[in-house]
Amino acid sequence: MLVRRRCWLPLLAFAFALDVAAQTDYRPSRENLAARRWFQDAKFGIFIHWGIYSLLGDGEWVMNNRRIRAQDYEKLAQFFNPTEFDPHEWVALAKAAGARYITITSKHHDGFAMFDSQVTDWDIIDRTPYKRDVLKMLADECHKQGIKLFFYYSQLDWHHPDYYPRGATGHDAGRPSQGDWNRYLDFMDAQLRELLTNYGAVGGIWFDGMWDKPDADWRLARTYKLIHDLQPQALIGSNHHRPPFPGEDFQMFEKDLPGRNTAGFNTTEVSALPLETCDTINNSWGYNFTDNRFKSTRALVHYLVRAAGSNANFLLNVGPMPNGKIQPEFVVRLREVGQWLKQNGEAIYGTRGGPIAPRPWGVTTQRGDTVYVHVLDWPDGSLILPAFGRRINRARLLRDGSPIRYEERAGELLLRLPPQRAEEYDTIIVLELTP
Ligand code: JFZ
Repeated sequence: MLVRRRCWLPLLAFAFALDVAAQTDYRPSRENLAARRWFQDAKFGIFIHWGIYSLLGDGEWVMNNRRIRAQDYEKLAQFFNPTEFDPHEWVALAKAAGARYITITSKHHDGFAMFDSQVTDWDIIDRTPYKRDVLKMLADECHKQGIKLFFYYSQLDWHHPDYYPRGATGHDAGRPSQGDWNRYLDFMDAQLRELLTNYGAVGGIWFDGMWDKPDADWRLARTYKLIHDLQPQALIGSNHHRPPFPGEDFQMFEKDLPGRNTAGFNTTEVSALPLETCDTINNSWGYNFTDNRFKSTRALVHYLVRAAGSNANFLLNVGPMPNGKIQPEFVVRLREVGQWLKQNGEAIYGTRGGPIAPRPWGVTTQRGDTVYVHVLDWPDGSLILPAFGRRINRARLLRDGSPIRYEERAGELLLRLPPQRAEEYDTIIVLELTP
């Protein structure tokens, strides 16, 4: 008993502290609930990591990894001149990939604002020769082409002097050993107010960096309220690797499907909120010019399908080059994913995780009285599924509508599969259920 109390009391106190810090009295508005449904239907987004770090071609953590002092890092800004940046091309590419939204870094851990901020001059307008607000350009284009825009915002800041006391990272920036934490949070709220005021309707805010100072008071209640007051439909999510805090509208996972933790930092607790998982095409978020380990289109489609079967969205990352172009290896893969979605999107968009939990061979998705069985990896001619309590009216191949033979038995459903085609990523069987 004593042992138990020793274990649980601190945990409880911790949970309570987090609870108090978040937006406990939050009741999502009607617009927010509708946006959540839209989000779940959308299924696929493009993540964009772009900043002055892109110039060094060594990922977005380069300042910390190479122990670059803030005053040296600042010199980078004068070279950021992405003359080849064409927002129309980016948004058209995202659409060609079949994505329904874009999530872009407004400020990463280096603290540099990729937008016109009035509360700092550490931003793209004041420090770069380009002098244009790329977020504004992108937002206008997204609205024009009918795609939603989310902003990634790093709460962790390696540049701001008031990010103090320091957390786990950013110790080599050469900042004075003093600072006013609340002033930093005021600054952050002021920037968020800008992002939610000057860029039209925002899909949501994708927070990251709380993990740097897990025990700090992040004033989440205040920040989340600010966002929801300014734009009630904006969805808040945070990459804190914990179950969602009150005030958050979706739960995210980094480089893992919901409930899994192969990356080593994800929670396996899956909430009832809309879900999203993000991953990279190679192994870098920000542009990395030596990282050539690209995932195949097949692997990317499989991840998208497994995410959908886990009731989650897939946010697939690109790290554009410093000149504003997206590297050809990414473009090719995105277009191929898009071609696949054009033919098979019916089994992805607007679906939820299906009646049979994810399996090693594949997953199921469902929309109304239609279940899609996604066979990703099953070499044999028959596949036995556990019965899920519904009668089947008709089974057909999504590819060409040809009938699929099946047997409904006690406790199981047997599907006779067509021979697997090597070039096919996903053999999709459509089960039309008896209403
Ligand atoms: C975070 C960022 O640090 C990264 O740069 C990128 O933006 C990604 C989407 O999100 O990635 C993390 C954050 C924390 C850990 C690992 C990766 N962690 O605590 O191990």
